[in-house]
Amino acid sequence: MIYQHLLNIIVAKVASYLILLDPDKLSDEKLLPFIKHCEISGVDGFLVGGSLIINGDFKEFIGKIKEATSLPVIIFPGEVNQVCNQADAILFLSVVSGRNPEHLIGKHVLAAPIIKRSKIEPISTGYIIVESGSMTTAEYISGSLPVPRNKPEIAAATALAAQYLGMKLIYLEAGSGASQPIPNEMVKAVSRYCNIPVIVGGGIKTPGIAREKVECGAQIIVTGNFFENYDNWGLIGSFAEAIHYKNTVTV
Ligand code: 1GP
Repeated sequence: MIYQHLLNIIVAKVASYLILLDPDKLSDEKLLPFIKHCEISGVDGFLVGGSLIINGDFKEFIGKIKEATSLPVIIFPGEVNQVCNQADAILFLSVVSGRNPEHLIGKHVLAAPIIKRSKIEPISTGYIIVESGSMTTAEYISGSLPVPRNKPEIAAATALAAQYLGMKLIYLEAGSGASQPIPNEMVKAVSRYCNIPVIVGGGIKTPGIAREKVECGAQIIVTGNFFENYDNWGLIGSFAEAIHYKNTVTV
């Protein structure tokens, strides 16, 4: 089970490192070398998806990734049509920071039977969108207000409510390409207040920032945008090292 696998990595290394692959941004020529690079650099798995996919063929993209790697491939869905039976798991995201019923439960009713048929593992995740400088695609598409970045207590209460509703992960999202990542105070408040793993993503552009988020209690770090630039590929290993705080045990 992928959820248990992630928990095992967290026990072994303090935090897990996932890279987000976006079908719109990774050409066929770059996809396989990038995946190999991630594997040798110590990445723990891939998220695939996004709030808005314009050109890529999502299912074909997942198929290519699965052929290329034995690392977990987890759908990070922006829409019901991103459910695909070739992936290993899907983050069953509810935008708990918003009050838009479609993104709290509506899409889920449509997706649940498809997920059941596809037999992939749903991982119930409370998705908390946080203000990060300017409006992000996630904010716009979900039609919801983000949590103000100077209100860690709102994020913490929201995360705890998600935990009490039975969710297994919290995703603190600044938005892909965000100009500012999730504030440290907020990561601390959320991870102290609830006891399910906290994913932090959006706008993380240096290994130092990734490490700070882990020191504040994040247990899964996601980066996407930064490695869309080929010149940055050499830094994947430094990110993995910064995130794998206690890299002593092989999972
Ligand atoms: C977006 O959290 C992810 O959903 C990753 O964000 O692309 O800014 O790294 P970046």
